[in-house]
This record gives sequence, structure tokens and C-alpha cells, in this order.
Amino acid sequence: MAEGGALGPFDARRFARFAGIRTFARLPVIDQVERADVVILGAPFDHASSETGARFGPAAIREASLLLRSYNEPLDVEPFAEAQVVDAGDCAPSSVESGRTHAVIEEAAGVLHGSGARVLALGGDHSVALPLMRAAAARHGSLSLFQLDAHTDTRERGYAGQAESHATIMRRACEERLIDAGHSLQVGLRGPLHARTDLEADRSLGFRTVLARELEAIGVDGVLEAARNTLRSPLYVSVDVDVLDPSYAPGTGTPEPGGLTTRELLGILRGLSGIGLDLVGADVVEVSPPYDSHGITAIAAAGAAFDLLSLMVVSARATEGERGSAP
Ligand SMILES: [Mn+2]
Repeated sequence: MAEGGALGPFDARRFARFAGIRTFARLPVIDQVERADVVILGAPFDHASSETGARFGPAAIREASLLLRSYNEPLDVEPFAEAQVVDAGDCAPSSVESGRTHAVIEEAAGVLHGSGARVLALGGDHSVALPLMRAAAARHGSLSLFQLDAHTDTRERGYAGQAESHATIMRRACEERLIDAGHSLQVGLRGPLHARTDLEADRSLGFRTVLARELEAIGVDGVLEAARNTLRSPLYVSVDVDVLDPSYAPGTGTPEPGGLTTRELLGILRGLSGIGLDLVGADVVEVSPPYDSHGITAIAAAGAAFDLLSLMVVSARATEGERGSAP
């Protein structure tokens, strides 16, 4: 935690919420503080997707985040007062080439993890999760993954034969042992598949799954029970906004009908606080503003990001507690 109190966002009661530079939730930028507990990092890249537009996601989520307030009531935490949370801006997308951009993202996230911060990234297509998990695993070791997504993202190759497409990254993460699939959970899967064997191939990697139609029967509590039985620390949470039904998140490249409500998604994320895991990294990806209507998707993404950073602050508090009075 920051000593002498955290540098927080502008107070909306003194400085109107629509004014100022667009950092996430009007937080300070990273250069304004000596150290940070939680860092927001933009990853505006979408060339590993079959659709473009997610490159504009970080800016849209930041714009929607201006409406956030400081107290997270369901989690009973004031994240911006209890910890130093900052916005580090965007990783520079080097080109249209995935490999170089992924290297830039991995390096940026690696520096932040190396400083002891927890990293919450805003995408970008889902491929950005791969370099983000590489950086998190380099610091923390093999990760337990909680993936909220309409799609498994465990295909062998992307549409153009890409190894690191937004549809293949979770298979790559298994191959590179960034994640421990046996302690990983995918929730919200649905939609037509390329082949009858696709889900079986996904589960054969070790993932536990809760399909969207199964969620209908077991509800948020059932998902949290599966999370409690499957996930471990250190935890990485990846939220592909297409986990939401298109009525709640139309602004995404590969929408699938029959998805979660925003209330279900937030209920699941907040419920993680009761499990007590160490959340070291997270992302909210696939927000594509050109397909969005009235910013609905960006608002949902900003809300999910606020709950994720609040969970990170709760994790930071618990870790500090374990360390006791050690310097
Ligand atoms: Mn995905």
C-alpha cells in the first residue's frame, strides 16, 4: 500500500466527471507516483482477430470509466484510497504484426509485475492476454486461469494459420505452461463450433468448463462453487466481453447469442472475493467501439474492470497482512 495515503482520482464533487484527461476512472498516471499496487495498462491491438475495432477498446473503456465512483459497495472497499492505483497508458502497438506487438506488451507488463504491482489490462483483441500471462507467469509462476468467454480460444491455428490468434491463445498458454489448465475454469462458452470434437479437445487440455446454457441451471452461485473447487493462487482472470449476451455487449467482433447478463458477470467477479485467492493479473478484452451502440459494451467493460481492480486491492491487502510488519 502507498505510504502516507494513496494519490487518488480527482474528486467528482469538486471537478466535474466529464472534465480532464482520460485516464481510467480519472486516476493519476504512473509517473505521478513512486510506486503502485495496481496498474491499468491499455493494449490497443486487434490484428490477431478476425475482426478489427478492438484497437479502440482501451480509449472507449477509459471514457466509460469516467462515471465510476470511489466506493465499491458490494466488495466494501475504497480501492483508490486503500491502495495506489494508477493508469500506465497504452503499450505502443509496434505494427500490424502480432509477434512484435506481443513482445512490447509482455515487456511493459513485465516491468510492472517486476515492481510488485498487479496489472489490469484493457484490450485489444484477446491475443493480448498471451503476452500478459507470459509476464504474470514470469513473476508468479504457473497461473490459475479464470476465463469468461463465449469461446474456448484453444484452437490449434487462427483463420490465417496464425499461431497467436485471439482464437488460439489459451492453447499456447497451456503449451508454454503459463497456466495450469487443471486449475483453470472457462465460463460462458456457447455458439456453433467448427467441429463436434472442439469442446472435447478443449477439455482434454485439462480445463473445467461451465457452458452458458449450464449457467442457466446452476446460476451465479453454481459458477462460484465451480470456481472454489477449481481455481487456486496465483489467479489470472481474463474477461472476453463476448461472454455477455449481445443485448448487453453488442460492441464486439464475434458476438454469440445466449450469453450472460451484465449482472451475472459482475456477480461472478464479486463472488471471487469470498474465495480469497491472490489475483495478480487480469484483462478485459474484445470491446470493439465501431460495433457498439451508445457505449453499452464499454460501460459493461468499465464496470467489470472496476470490480477486478477492487479484487486486486483486496488481494494486496491480504498479501500485506501475511507479510505482517515486515518492511
Ligand atoms: Mn476470447
